[in-house]
Amino acid sequence: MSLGTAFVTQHIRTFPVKALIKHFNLDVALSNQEDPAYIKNFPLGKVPAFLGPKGFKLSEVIAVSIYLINLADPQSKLLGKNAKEYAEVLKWLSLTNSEVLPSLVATFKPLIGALPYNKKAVDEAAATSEKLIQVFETRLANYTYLVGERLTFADIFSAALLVRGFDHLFGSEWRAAHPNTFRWFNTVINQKILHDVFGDYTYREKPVEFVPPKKEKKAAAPAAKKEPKPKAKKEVDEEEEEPSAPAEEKLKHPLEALPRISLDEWKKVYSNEDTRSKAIPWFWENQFKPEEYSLWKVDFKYNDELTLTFMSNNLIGGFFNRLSASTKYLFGTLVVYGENNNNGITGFFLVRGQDYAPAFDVAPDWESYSYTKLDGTDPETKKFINNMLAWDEPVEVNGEKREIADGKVFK
Ligand SMILES: N[C@@H](CCC(=O)N[C@@H](CS)C(=O)NCC(=O)O)C(=O)O
Repeated sequence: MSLGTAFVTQHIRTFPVKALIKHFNLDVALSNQEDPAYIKNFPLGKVPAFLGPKGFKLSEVIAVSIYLINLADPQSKLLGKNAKEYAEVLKWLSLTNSEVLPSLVATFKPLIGALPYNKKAVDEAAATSEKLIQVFETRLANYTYLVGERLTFADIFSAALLVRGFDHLFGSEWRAAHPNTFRWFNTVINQKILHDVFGDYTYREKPVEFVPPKKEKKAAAPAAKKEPKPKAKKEVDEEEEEPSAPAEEKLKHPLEALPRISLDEWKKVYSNEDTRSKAIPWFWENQFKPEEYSLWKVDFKYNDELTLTFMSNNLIGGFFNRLSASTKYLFGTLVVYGENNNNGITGFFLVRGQDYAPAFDVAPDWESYSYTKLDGTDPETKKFINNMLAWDEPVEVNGEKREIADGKVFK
């Protein structure tokens, strides 16, 4: 008989549960937050959650995990070998779940634009994370694992949740400064139980950086409080002006070397003409020349961290602001598909040249997106791009049709 149903998503707290079910080969069905049984039984709308026979329901990841381990093997050493070790396992689970993960989230979400940015709050959260990580660093200086001398669920759970830190914040410098935590994480994330759910883990080089959206130039800067300048050399307020790069540096961009079909005319056509009847045919006839331009599907890597659709759209807006140095080399659209608390970001870009990196790496958050080269002669690809220009059909994501909720055009 089935042991029950676990409700899981791409949220990080559901990974330990997915890992346990697979590891112990438990007869537990997997379902999601759209399941009517989930909606009926879990009013907080949080994952993971578990529904067993006879109406037994459980939420809170620690409770669900311990229940599953006990179902699989009441003697499991994953929970420690005695009462003291069991208590220590619980201590690490609680510390990671209620202290470490929230402070990591409070650090990186504002940086990637998934929460409003406030420098003081981010700095404080980063300091709290560091203090907490030092608890790991100290323990792991003399021990291989968090509890006892063997792998326990404390390691599996904590490493799984720390993935979010490594995804966004823990670049090579951080790893060099936290050798014990890094060594331990790398050991644990490569254990079969976690490898089965995370695959090969790729470390990032640099932490994600916050870049403020570009300030809009003020039409008329209020001059009231300023001393009148002896000689009014310039009309614009000097503080508002961007320092201009030396001429030599301006010519350096590798993409400048390519022969150039400008994007300007296309951008006008797209803004002014009817999309399906005029702009799309124009794009394929006059703009997309495979010798000069390449097409890329662009997807946000952390859709599970998105909440409200308008915030996802703001995230796109921030990314586009930070890409503005590449306006000459790029045109594209990104859309938000789905609904609040269940949405994702996808779209396409036309990129000058055959490589995406030189055009995108001006935005510090460019690595939060994945880039897949598209074949402009493939009818399915054309259909996708045409819809990313017209936004009049649902997008297909993993075989499922998802409505477009919002979107932005980079031009
Ligand atoms: N205290 C709960 C927190 C669970 C939680 O906050 N889960 C997040 C994902 S990690 C969630 O479900 N958020 C609601 C949603 O986005 O649908 C636990 O430890 O299980």
